[in-house]
Amino acid sequence: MAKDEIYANPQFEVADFVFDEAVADVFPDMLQRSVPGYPAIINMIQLLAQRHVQVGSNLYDLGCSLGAATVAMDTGVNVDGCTIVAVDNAPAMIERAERELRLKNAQLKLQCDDIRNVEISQASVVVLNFTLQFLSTEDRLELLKKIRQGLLPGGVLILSEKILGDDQFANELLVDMHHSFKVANGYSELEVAQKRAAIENVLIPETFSQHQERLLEAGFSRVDKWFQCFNFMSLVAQA
Ligand code: GEK
Repeated sequence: MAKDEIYANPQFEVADFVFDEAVADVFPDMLQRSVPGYPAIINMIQLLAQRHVQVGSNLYDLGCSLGAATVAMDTGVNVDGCTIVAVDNAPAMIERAERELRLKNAQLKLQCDDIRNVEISQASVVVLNFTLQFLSTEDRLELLKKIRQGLLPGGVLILSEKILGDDQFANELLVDMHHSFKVANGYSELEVAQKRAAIENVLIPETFSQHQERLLEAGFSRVDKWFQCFNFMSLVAQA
C-alpha cells in the first residue's frame, strides 16, 4: 500500500483538497491512518448489507472512491439478482475502481458521475460512507429525499460522516483526539496542519443532531447511530 506523503513537505500556499491521481494513489493508506474506525466501518457495512439486502434489489455506494464499501456490500449479499451501483465523480478514483473491482455475488455498475445526478430505485441498501460531507449543506436535503424515495420498504441508508461535537467542550475533545490519532499513526504536525488547511473549505461537518433532523425531514422513519470513534460516526436510517 503506497504511503500518504502528500502534505509531508512545506507548501507555500496550501490549495483546497481534490480527489486527483496523487490522492487516489495513496487513498487506502490515507483513510486507514486518518479516519478513526474506518476499517471497522467497512467490515460492518458487510454485516449491515447482509441484514438488509432484498432479492432482486439495487445497492448503492455513493462516493465509492476505490470501492471498499462496494466490496463489503458484495460480500454481505446472500440473495439472488442484486446489482451494486458504485458512483464517484473523480475520474482518478473510478478508473482505479474499474481496473480492480471484481464482485463475487452481485452485478456491478460503475458510474463516473455526480451523486446528485444519479437515479435511485428499488434500493435495499444505500451507502454514503464519508461522502455527504463534501456536498454543500444546501444540497444535502434534496439528495437524502431522493435516496429515501428510491428505497424499498425495509430499506436503509448507511451514512458515515465526520461530525462536530454537540458543544465547544465536546468538539475540542473530539478534534484533539483525532489529532492524536493521526500523530500516533505517523503523520507529522506539519502534515496534520497542512491537511487541515486543505480540507477546511471542502469538507463541511455538522453535528449528529443536524444529521438526524435532516434525515427525518427527508422522510426516514428513524435514525440510529451504530458507530462513533472520536469525531467520526456512522448511522443507519430506516425507510
Ligand atoms: C470509502 N466511500 O472508501 N458526486 C460523486 N462523488 C463525490 C461527490 C459528488 N458530488 N463529492 C465527493 N465525491 C469511500 C470513501 S471519500 C471520503 C469516500 C474521504 C467523492 C470523492 O471523489 C471521493 O472519492 C469520495 O466522495 C469521498 O468507503 O476522502 O474523506
